[in-house]
Formats: sequence, structure tokens, C-alpha cells
Amino acid sequence: MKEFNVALIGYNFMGKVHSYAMNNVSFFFDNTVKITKKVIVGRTEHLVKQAAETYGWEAYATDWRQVIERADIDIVIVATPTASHMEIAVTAVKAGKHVLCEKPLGLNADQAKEMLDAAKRAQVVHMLGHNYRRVPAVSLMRKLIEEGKLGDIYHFRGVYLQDWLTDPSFPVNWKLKKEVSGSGPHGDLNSHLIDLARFLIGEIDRVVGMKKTFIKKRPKVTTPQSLSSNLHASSDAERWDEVTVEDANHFLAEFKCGAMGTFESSRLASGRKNHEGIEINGSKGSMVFNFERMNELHYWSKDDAVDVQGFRTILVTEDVHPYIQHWWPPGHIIGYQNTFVNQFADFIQAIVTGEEASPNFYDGWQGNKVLDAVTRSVHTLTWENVE
Ligand code: SOE
Repeated sequence: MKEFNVALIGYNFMGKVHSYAMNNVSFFFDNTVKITKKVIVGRTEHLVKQAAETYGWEAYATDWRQVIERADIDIVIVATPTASHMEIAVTAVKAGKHVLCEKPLGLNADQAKEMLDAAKRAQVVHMLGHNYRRVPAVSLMRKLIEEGKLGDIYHFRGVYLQDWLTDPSFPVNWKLKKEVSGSGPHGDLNSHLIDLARFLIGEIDRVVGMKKTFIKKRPKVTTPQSLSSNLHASSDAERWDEVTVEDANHFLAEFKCGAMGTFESSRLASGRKNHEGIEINGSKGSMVFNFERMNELHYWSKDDAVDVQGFRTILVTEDVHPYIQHWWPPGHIIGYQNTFVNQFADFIQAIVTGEEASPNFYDGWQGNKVLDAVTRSVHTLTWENVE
């Protein structure tokens, strides 16, 4: 039995779903591996205590440095806001821990490079949390593209649309503050699209982008419960906080393979909840994926007889499909949380075999370079090279 003790830094949405993954990975994947959820870390004691109890952690702590120093911790998961990724991840790899870090890797490419260098020097396994690569339909897309089913790739179309900021009374949180998050949907959502684009059709050469903040001030609150008292605040300064990131960021790209790319990310796309859509068109066919229908892949093939040509919907739940042999019989679909189980299983496998994890900090560095190039182009109003 191989045993790994884990420390998780961060306890909100990502903390919850990583905990879920650890609770389930041995059940569905390698049952010769024992994962012990040793300690979960957060700054607000009563909340991290509650998370520890709900998600089943042995202990909780408020000081991540003390936890990383512990000799009994093998793996550190960094699920904090982006601004703290570098410090935590570099400290952890220097302490010899294997690290799984949430996306985007750094606030910028320089930070990401420093993280990559530190991880390489420490010779630990490093992985970047892009769970959407672990959707069976997305992995199938890659397999089919590698087999040449789409021929030469002409177009990559990626949209990642949400609408949680359409209500102007939605208060400011860390995701709306540049110093904590780095950017808005650019780092949060475009980072996923860029990772999928690289995974599916390769590197991006150059980009040109635009961004916009439609709602520039929002209620200032410390907790969601204090929203009503905030509305009666006596001064504007008490009541309003400035949004320092964009609400939407769109860009065009040219890929090394010659394909043209369009990327759209927004938190103001009314009615779109977690609409992560990808369409790829090639000389021999097309494929369409939308995360909100994550068990399906749409495929159009020029090889089909003309009289029956049309987009077919593949239900990606067969044993022959990526990851599915670990889950349920055909037709018994999987969900968002299961992509994190797939991801954690791949991470553990890399640790056990000594192979590189994928995506890793190198991919995070490449992703940060694309994000940076778009940000530069927004200011220069011209195409920017990624390198
Ligand atoms: C933002 O709302 C968010 O939670 C992202 O941070 C995640 O990476 C994405 O998967 C879902 O949306």
C-alpha cells in the first residue's frame, strides 16, 4: 500500500472539490494507494475548522508555513487566490513536497518561470489544476485530432461565459481585485481555454486582445450577510468599492500550426452559467464541445457518405473512452467533480511512476506567457508575440 499525506491550502470552492477528489480517488482508481487528508489550511479559523469537519480532514491550521515544514506531509495542494500561488508553491517544492497548484500558475510569466525552476531543482512532481483536460470528451477530442480525424486545423473557437456579475449589486470579492487575482475572466477563464487550445492543437504564436469593465463600482462588503447594512452605509467610500479587473476579455490568436483562434471570456454573459465551449474546424471535419453538456462530443466528418453527413452526438460514456473504465457502465454519465477525481488520479500516478505530470508548471508558464501577451496587446493595441 502506497501512502500519501496531503495538506490543502485553501478551503472554498476549490478546497471543497479537491477534498471530494481525494475522498473518491482510491475508490474509483488505484485502491493500492491510501490518501490521508492530514490538514486543511485557511486564514479564518472558524471557517477552516468548519471546512475540516465537513470535508473530513484530520486537522485544520491557519499558518501554511508551519504546515509545509511538517515532515509527515508529502503533497501540498495550492487552492488559494492567484497572488499567493508563487510564495506557497515555491516554499512547498523547496521543502520537497509534490505540488498541485490551481490556475493560473502565477500572476505573470516571470512568477510562473520561477515556480517551474524551483520545482525542477527540487525534483518533485508538479501539476497545474486544469481539470477540463480531464473531461473524457475533451480527452477523446485530443485522441481523434492526433489520429488525424480533423485533417489540417483551420479554426479554434473558444468561449468561456458566465453571468454571475450581471447584477450590479453583486459585491466586490477577491476575484474583482487585481492585486489578489491578477485579472478578471482573463486569468480565471481564458487560462482554461488557452490550456485546452494548447492541449488540443498546440502552441500559440501571437495574439491581439481587448477587455472591458462594464460595472466599475460595486457594493463593498466583508461578508455576504452584511450586504443589507452596506446599502444603508453613510458615505460613498463606505458603500462602494472599485472593481479593478475586467468583466470581459476577448482575443484573437494565431497558432504555430497555422490555425486562427478566437477566445472570449466574460462574467456578464446573461444566461450563461459555466458555458465553456470549444469548436475546432479542420480540412476533414469539425468537433464541438460544451462543458454544460460535458458527456457529449459533436463530430462532423467529411468521410461520412454525403447523404447522411451531419453532426453526430457521441455519448462519451463507453469503456473505450478516456477515463470511463474507472466509472460507470455505458450511459451512466459523470459530472464536474469527477474531473477533479480524474485529475488527482493522474497526479498520484505521476508521483508513483516518477513520470512528469501534465499539465505541469511548464504548461503554466506557457499559459501565463499567452495571458501576458494578450494583456500587452490590450495596451499597445497591436499584435503581440507570445515569446
Ligand atoms: C469562476 O467562476 C470559476 O469558478 C473558475 O475559477 C473555475 O476555474 C471554473 O472552472 C469555474 O468557474
